[in-house]
Amino acid sequence: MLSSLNPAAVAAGDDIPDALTIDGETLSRSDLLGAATSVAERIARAQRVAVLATPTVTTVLAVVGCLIAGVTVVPVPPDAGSAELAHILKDSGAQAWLGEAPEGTDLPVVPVRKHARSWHRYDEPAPASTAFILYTSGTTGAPKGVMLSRRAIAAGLDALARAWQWKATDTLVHGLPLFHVHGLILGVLGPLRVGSPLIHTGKPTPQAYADARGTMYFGVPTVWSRIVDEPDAARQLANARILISGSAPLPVPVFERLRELTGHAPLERYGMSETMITLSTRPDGERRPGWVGTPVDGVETRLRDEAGNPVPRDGESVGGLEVRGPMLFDGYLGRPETTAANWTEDGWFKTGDVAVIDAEGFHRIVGRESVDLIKSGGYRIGAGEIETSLLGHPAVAETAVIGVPDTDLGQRIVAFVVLRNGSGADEQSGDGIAQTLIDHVAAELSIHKRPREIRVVTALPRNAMGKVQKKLLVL
Ligand code: MCA
Ligand code: AMP
Repeated sequence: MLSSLNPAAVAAGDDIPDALTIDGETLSRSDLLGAATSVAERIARAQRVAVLATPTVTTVLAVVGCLIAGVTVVPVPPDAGSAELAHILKDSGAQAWLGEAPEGTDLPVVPVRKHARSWHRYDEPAPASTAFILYTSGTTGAPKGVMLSRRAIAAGLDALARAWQWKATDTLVHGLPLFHVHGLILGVLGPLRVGSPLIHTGKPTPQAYADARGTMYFGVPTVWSRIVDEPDAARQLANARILISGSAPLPVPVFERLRELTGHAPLERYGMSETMITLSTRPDGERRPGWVGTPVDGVETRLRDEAGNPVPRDGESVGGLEVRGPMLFDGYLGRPETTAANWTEDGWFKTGDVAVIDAEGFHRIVGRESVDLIKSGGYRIGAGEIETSLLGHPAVAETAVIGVPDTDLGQRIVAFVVLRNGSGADEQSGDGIAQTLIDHVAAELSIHKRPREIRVVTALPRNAMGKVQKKLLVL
């Protein structure tokens, strides 16, 4: 599956470039293969392990070791708080931590030894086996485990390599987190499958991107927006081949400014944890601001209205976007009903995104069907998850969480809160209680899920049925 790490390719390739640089450490292909195979030997009898996905060589060795041995990886956000961590471990049934582990864990910890080497050869595991369980937010409840097979990942990466003309002569640069499809699967496994070196910058800062001198760059819109705010850094990307944006809508002014400063119209692509990348513009095709292009190889799309009727491809009519293709997931772990609810009877996956398609097959993502899925900094965050966490705080009687437009993050998480009488919270300053609640969510869930703003109100707007009217809060 990681073609460039095939032992024969590594043995033959004395002059091939390094595999990757991450956190300032560089690994040759032979170092990576030898160290990851030694990880594989240590965990070969496990079924499913958790990996604390810090952007480090240890994480890459853990993941590649599991792929060699055919062990399922559960990547865990390194800033996962107590409730999120407990949920992921219980729900996934991970048997051990591989590599780093959070303090106080009850699970066994299998270390990753960067300097150990093994040249044992493993057979390629079954294509239908689950390579990853990735946790992602839904509109309600705790995050769900998206099961991605080796076959889906291989199909998704090959379709992207063709769409982007991605070759071994490219160098990919990004600084994205390693617990999602974007940073981990496209951003680490992509280069290892194609054979192109990777430079992971740690944090995706404008200067780090400018200094890395790659041919392909990945970023979420927040990263690109911060880059265009630093024109000197942006101009240094002029020598790249392609700049690729995804995970959230790229604002048109950022698209235009990036083109002005770098000479490159960014390539936009669309996807989900459940589907990998299904739509993209092309290096040799039209790149239209605000549009995410056409299906990659093997993908079909369609639009349906609420009654399930076809919506015309006229560039204006809006419908629910449905997709199918070989890179789709195998369902949510342990949730057959939720899985079934997201598929149509005739086998299409309902993305939950609302889109238009024009006569040439170009797609524009208009928004989401639910106000309860927030995209902030490219992270997908369920309002329900944050509401549950806030309601667990003794000062909170009622709450409603929404995403409001934000020039840096796309959407900013805002929590409306009614304080509980007699909790003592009303005696604290507004700023004091706001910070307390923000820190509470950051510690329980994860730092990127913290509300950026708390608005204390005396009541939430409700309809006659008592349901909170979130649309009225956006005003
Ligand atoms: C502030 N901090 C706090 C608190 N307040 N820490 C704890 N508690 C608090 N109350 C500090 C942290 O210590 C940290 O500091 C800093 O705030 C983090 O700030 P934050 O604003 O959260 O981060 P940022 O730097 O603004 O992050 C922007 C970002 C990030 C880098 C763009 O959002 C990001 O990496 N996004 C990528 C998301 C992504 O990859 N999504 C892919 C999923 P310090 O920095 O000093 O440590 S989508 C996907 O996979 C599909 C398939 C697709 O389409 O791609
Ligand atoms: P996640 O599962 O975290 O990958 O989030 C997937 C969601 O991100 C999609 O359902 C879309 O709402 C959003 N998304 C991803 N890429 C784009 C894009 N290029 N434009 C608009 N929205 C996007």
